Amino acid sequence: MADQGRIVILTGAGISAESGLGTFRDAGGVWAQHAVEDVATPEGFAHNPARVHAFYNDRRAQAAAAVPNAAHEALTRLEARHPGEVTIVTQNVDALHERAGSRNVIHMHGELARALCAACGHRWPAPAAMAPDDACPACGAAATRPDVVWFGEVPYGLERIDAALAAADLFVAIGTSGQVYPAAAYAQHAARLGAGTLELNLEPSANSRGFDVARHGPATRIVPAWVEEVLGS
Ligand code: BJW
Repeated sequence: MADQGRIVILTGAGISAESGLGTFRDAGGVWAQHAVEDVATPEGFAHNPARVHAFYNDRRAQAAAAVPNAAHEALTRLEARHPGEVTIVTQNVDALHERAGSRNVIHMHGELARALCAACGHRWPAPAAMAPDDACPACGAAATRPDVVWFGEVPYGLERIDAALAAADLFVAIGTSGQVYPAAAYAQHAARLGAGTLELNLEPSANSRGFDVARHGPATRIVPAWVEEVLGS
């Protein structure tokens, strides 16, 4: 494995699975219960905002009730003790990395805990339950939505992510199926820029063979084991 100085970690739904939050594409996952075009596209929201708010209100309540697991906690130890910079790029909209104590976290697909006004762009902490007729606290428009990134929208933090990937010595993907872009291209991109690549996932992802090293198993087992290796080396 390459020098492990600057580490960029991409996380997906699999890291929160053992905290009780469902993944998207596993059997029985979120997309087995809801049509993706109904709840995770701007068109679905325009067609039926009440349905989309109900979906995210439920997910917000589930995320608030969940607690960080041993994998989130291991990444917090890594950030605190590793001499090089550790950047977490998460596709997850839960706050389990922050609640475990991680500080350098980029939420590329937004956050359940935030609300966004589609009329003026104002952002604020989301209430437990959002509804289509909620007024924006800045401009008063009834155009509020969850501050999450749906298909066809541009993910957040792309410049910071590009800079972190360009400087990375090691890129690690944890608990993500590798099916959603641009995140799915980050391992290949980081490798082209000179980083070593490591996959930590329950099973081989769509991109597994593109990583230098892949380890498979539950995140609560394989992530703490890898962190202890890095901190011990
Ligand atoms: C465990 C485990 C355990 C389980 N331990 N592991 C054709 C080709 C290429 C691209 C496109 C295309 N057509 C359209 C696109 C673009 C599109 C896209 O990628 N579509 C694909 C479906 C093909 N992407 C977009 O539209 C994005 N925007 C974009 O591209 O803008 C253009 C642009 C980009 C860059 C610059 C300028 C312009 C936006 C994507 C938004 C995704 N949004 C969602 C919803 C967010 C809000 C919410 O949470 O509701 O994000 S969809 C959903 O998928 C969510 C996730 O973050 C994302 C990724 O899912 P993830 O995390 O990988 O979960 P799963 O379930 O797929 O996988 C879980 C994994 O964990 C599995 O591998 C399990 O094995 C594993 N696991 N238990 C360890 N215990």
